[in-house]
Amino acid sequence: MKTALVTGITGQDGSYLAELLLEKNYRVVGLHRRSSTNNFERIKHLVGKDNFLLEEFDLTDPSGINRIVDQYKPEEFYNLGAQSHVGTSFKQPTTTIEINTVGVVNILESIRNLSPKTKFYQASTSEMFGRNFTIGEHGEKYQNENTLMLPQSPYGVAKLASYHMVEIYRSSYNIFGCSGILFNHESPRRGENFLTRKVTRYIGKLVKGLTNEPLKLGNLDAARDWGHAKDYVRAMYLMLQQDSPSDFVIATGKTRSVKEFVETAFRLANLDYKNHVEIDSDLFRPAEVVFLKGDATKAKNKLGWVPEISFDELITDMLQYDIKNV
Ligand code: NDP
Ligand code: GDR
Repeated sequence: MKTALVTGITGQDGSYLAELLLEKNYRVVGLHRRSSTNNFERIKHLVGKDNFLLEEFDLTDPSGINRIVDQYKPEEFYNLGAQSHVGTSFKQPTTTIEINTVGVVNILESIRNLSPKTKFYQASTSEMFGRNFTIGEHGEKYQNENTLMLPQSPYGVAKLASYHMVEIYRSSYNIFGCSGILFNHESPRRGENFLTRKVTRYIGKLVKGLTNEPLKLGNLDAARDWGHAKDYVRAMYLMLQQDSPSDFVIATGKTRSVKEFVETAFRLANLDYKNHVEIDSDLFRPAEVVFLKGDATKAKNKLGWVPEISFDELITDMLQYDIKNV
């Protein structure tokens, strides 16, 4: 039986990846940081299951990571833990660098010194492209593995530094390290302060008659490439099953504005967003990633990965959950 360590186990992706790995008969060791109140909401159905273990640690604490890597010497290590909110990274830049960059180096050092055969997955991001995109032969705009990265936020900079560190450990020490350059992916388990979930939770409350307040949002003009987290964790797993390590863009290849997301979510609930949404200038970021559209051709060709859940199916899944559970 293979063992996989998964950081960020209490988060959106950690919970879906753990489900996938358990289905594939792995022993999954979920790494979580201590908190004063239980935050196992997303993994409560897994806690106590055979082959699902939990260990306390913190990405900023190298000795704890060393202890766990040395104890388990896992076949695979998925680093999904992060300060993952772009807006927050402007308010907490130092913490963001400590968790999202130094934390990754802590793991890489641990693998190099204590378990060099462990295959490593790093949760990289389309935020690393920042404002940049490639212009194709027919004038189409997109980002792929060859697009120059010019991040626009402390989060993007921290993730880009760790992306380069993975490459350095791969080329210098022969570590099997892969960066998944994942574009936005959402689900009913998405954190409540990200755009999509904020919208679907609000609609849930509206439908249940639980709010008279408007929904306050920031920039509606940015464009994102949105997929479903269940599709995206499958790509993470596939990357570590390859014979040699490489980086992959994971995206749907379709882009929509924030306004289109909002409009569609309200429409699918038979509502008009114009009656409920208010723009709040405090929610604008000091700098914004304006346009994201991923080209995942490499993942399709090498991993056989294509997304299976459509944009409307994603929003419907989130709405159904939030209308039922609000
Ligand atoms: P979440 O915000 O849902 O989860 C983040 C996880 O990181 C949580 O489990 C959190 O723990 C943990 N964490 C935060 N700080 C620390 C720390 N100091 N030590 C240990 N654990 C910590 O993120 P997602 O699941 O959405 O994303 C997973 C990863 O993928 C992240 O690295 C994110 O940056 C990246 N990513 C996400 C994309 C997306 O669209 N979802 C796209 C591209 C990349 P706690 O519960 O205690 O806060
Ligand atoms: P993003 O996701 O920054 O792309 O990062 P988020 O959902 O936070 O923002 C998407 C877009 O919506 C705009 N926006 C708002 N965003 C939030 N959170 N709250 C609002 O009220 C609001 N109003 C408008 C934003 O300005 C932005 O343009 C996500 C995270 O999961 C990262 O960890 C990941 O790396 C990237 O996706 C890919």
